[in-house]
Amino acid sequence: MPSTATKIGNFTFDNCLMNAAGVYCMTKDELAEVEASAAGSFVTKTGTLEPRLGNPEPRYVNVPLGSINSMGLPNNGFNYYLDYVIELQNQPHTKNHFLSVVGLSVDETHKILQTIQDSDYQGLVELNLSCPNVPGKPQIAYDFETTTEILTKVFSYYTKPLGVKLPPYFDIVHFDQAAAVFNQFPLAFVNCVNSIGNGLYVDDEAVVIKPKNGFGGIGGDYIKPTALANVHAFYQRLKPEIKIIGTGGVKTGRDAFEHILCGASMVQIGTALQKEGVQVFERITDELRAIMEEKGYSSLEDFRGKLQYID
Ligand code: RRO
Repeated sequence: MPSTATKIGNFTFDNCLMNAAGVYCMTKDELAEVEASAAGSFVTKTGTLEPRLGNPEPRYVNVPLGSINSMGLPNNGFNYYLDYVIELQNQPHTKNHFLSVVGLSVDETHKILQTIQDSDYQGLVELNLSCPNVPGKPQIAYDFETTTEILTKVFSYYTKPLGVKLPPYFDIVHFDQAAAVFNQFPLAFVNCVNSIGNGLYVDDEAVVIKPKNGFGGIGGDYIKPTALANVHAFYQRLKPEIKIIGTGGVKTGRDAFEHILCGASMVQIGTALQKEGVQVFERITDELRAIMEEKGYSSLEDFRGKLQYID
């Protein structure tokens, strides 16, 4: 049977599929369900310095081609998630995990990362540089100067494996500039992409979510071509030590196959997981394996990044 095992840095995973941050990862119960599923790992809801209630509801709506959300970073505080991944790390037969964090200010981000640096946690951290939904707070990674400043300071004290969650970029010059920034740092991975920020879904004559008069992050089918473009653009530009996590529009084995073909080492599922529940991991793994079998591929290395161009 073909293997969907993968690696990020020194961390191995039996399966390349996992949840995307924000979906099915707010509580320990949800995380435990992902842990017990066919997923190869989980990432926690992005944790801030203090717990947050987030934006008023309705704030997440499934629509025919995907989803729109303006959750506003509701979470139990990063310590809640840090305690849980440390607890799991100390158990036998546990999977490797990703702890997602960001501060509401640069100072808070450093406080959080200093705490993780000083903790017993030895696993992966995903720094979320791309939340589109906190009123008054821009998506950090659209500002290359601030991003460079943050990462320069982070890597002056942070020595554990760290990656960044990126917003989608839409211009070749921005791919070049962003990759030039990330190549300066010992990142373990970049995750492409967060939701496409600030879309607007209209039903009859009205918006469908309450915060920000209906503007929210778009996920699902709408974003797969943008996600694949970002995965492949960074695969072409980043130094090979920086692995790519592909996120966006994955609801079938074929979608996961395309992310890996474009260069992804791990593939995250958001909207489809929200719609289908943790069973989605087994279904998509089976579908991905069937495609690999038909093509004669026994491992992800047989086709990762090997997207074919037209001469
Ligand atoms: O909580 C959210 O509103 C949210 C976050 Br932090 C994020 O990174 N991406 C998203 O679509 N929603």
